[in-house]
Amino acid sequence: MAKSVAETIYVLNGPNLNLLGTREPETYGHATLADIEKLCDDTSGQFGLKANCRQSNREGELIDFIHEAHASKAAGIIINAGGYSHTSVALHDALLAVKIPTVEVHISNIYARENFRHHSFTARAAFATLSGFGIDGYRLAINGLAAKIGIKAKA
Ligand code: CA2
Repeated sequence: MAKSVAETIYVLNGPNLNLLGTREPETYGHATLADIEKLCDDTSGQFGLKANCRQSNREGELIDFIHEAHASKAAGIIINAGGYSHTSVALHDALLAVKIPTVEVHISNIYARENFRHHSFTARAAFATLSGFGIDGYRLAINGLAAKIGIKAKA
């Protein structure tokens, strides 16, 4: 009998998020990108899912990751597109094109910050957004994504 393969979710982090933990702790906390990726691995594992975590400072590479998620039949996407959330029609279009259930995450509460952060193009292509929970937003997002796609936590 064929061995079952864990379904994969893509966790995509955008520009400057590789700097987490090194500056602006008052806004983004002290956790690093590696901490986020471990949190996502652990949380995905609780649902029998595998997290494929990617970070890029380049818009086109983030779009390539979204296409790759589609090609590899990913079950979902968690995306924090960083500053591109507020500017990128192209990322919005890529997310809409692949039709993969997507949750947008922001570490900070973008609605309590500058006006230019209040609009997100990528949020329009997501079924839910979490903003302001710090890095715990990623854990909550994976829980919400799993519920949306009908996957229960393993005993
Ligand atoms: O709150 C979030 O997660 C953001 O997506 C973070 C973006 C910002 O442009 C969005 O408006 C909200 C910025 C990420 C920059 O990350 C840094 C981390 C440490 C030091 C400097 C920047």
